[in-house]
Amino acid sequence: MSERLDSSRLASLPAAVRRPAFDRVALKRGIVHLGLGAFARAHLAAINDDALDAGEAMDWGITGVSLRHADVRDALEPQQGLYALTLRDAAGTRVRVIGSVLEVLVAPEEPGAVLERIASAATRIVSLTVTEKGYYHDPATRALRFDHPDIVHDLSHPEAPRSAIGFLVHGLARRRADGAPPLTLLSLDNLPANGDTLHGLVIAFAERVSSGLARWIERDCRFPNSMVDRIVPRTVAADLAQAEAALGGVHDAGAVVAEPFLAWAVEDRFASGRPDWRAGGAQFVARAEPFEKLKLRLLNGAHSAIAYLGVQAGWDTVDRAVAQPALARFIDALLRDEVAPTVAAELPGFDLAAYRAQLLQRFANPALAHRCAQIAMDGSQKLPQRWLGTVRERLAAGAPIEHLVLALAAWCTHLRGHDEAGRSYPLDDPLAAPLAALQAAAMARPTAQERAAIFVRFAPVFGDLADAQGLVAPLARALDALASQGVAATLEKFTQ
Ligand code: CS2
Repeated sequence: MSERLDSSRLASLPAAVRRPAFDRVALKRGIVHLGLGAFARAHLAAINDDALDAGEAMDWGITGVSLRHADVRDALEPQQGLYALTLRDAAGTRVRVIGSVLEVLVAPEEPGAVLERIASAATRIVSLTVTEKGYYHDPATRALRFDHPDIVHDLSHPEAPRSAIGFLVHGLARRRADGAPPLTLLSLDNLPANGDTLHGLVIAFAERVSSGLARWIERDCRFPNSMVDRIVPRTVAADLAQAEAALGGVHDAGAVVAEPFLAWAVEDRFASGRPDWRAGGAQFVARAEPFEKLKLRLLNGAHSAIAYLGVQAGWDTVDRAVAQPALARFIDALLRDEVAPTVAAELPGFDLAAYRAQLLQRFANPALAHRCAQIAMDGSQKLPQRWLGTVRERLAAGAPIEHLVLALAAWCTHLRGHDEAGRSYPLDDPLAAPLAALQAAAMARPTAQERAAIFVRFAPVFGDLADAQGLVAPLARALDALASQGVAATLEKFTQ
């Protein structure tokens, strides 16, 4: 049995491993982070470590909260919150131990402790990476789903909520009752105007609790928008083995792997201060929305297109998919001709061509093994902001959408639950049941035109696009092409 990473092992780790330069014993809690998955450990916590290393005050330690599972807590607790972050690309590997995380709570096991941390006067920021579906909103309209069983439960269980929104609002109610200082609620999820979206959902829920609470939140809390970017695949067994080797045989059950690239554009609107995260590469901006839109539409939009085409064709990782010349050309054309023109006006002087080239390089990173199936998850929650805003604007301008629509056809095809070789996979989406019914209803129709018309009438995803002129016909052609020729041949034709 190998030794386990913890504070007592830090000094004897191999010299190449960077470790916290700040005094962890002096570090106090100041941030509560909901959803301490691999992304937050490779992004927020790493940036926070850089700030602490650069001399930031010692009251910005992180309490991590897992809203569902105990695995992160079980991994990090015996390690006193320490874990290794490995940055990998073709040029090599860098390993560092992150020290910002002081504790991890598992919300279903101790909801009272989570509420207490949110309410605590020492907490000045509550940040979130709970993924798109963790916001319990209707993806097309962004309205809170008051019909969702967790939200129904949370309205009547202030002492033991389940959802992030429930924890936030009931925690804020305690904060208000205690007279604790104002709080910043900081969404780090891939949603458009993520801070404003969170604000809208928190207020909608708070209104049902008490209008006084809603007004207090409006007045005293801040919800900065932010654009976060770093590709962080799910950790697999091989990553843990590599981390153990890099740590000189010390086992780390909480290791995470990411690309070297990192970006964070965050609006400088904090209610009770914030660390100087610039030391870790953050950029404080007046408006994050143009950066979010750029990143959601180009990076995440391309990611989802690669994912659905890749899963169908059997290209299992992003780097293998973009190693297919026709797919690489297709993605390049999608971004250049259909997506980038919709964000250019809001980013005057920004070098979009360089950004696109860098994206393709990041996707080609051979050291990440980022699985297409992972990105293909939760499509119903992702498509509106990744593709459909672009589609809507292009249709209104009478501009071509052929590439976007092929990606959309790949998603519709994905819903059948098997790839081109007949290998089946579970449909991993909070709307899996209605989507499977949608797919069955569409496939029962004899023509591609009718199938396309059925898909676009799925309101939670398409919203008002159901009535858009000019979407059904190209979608029908793309569905037909994928069904009759498959992904590889369709892409070849597209990019001849
Ligand atoms: C990905 C993102 O899984 C997905 O849907 O598109 O997690 C992506 O890797 C990050 O947003 C990159 O910053």
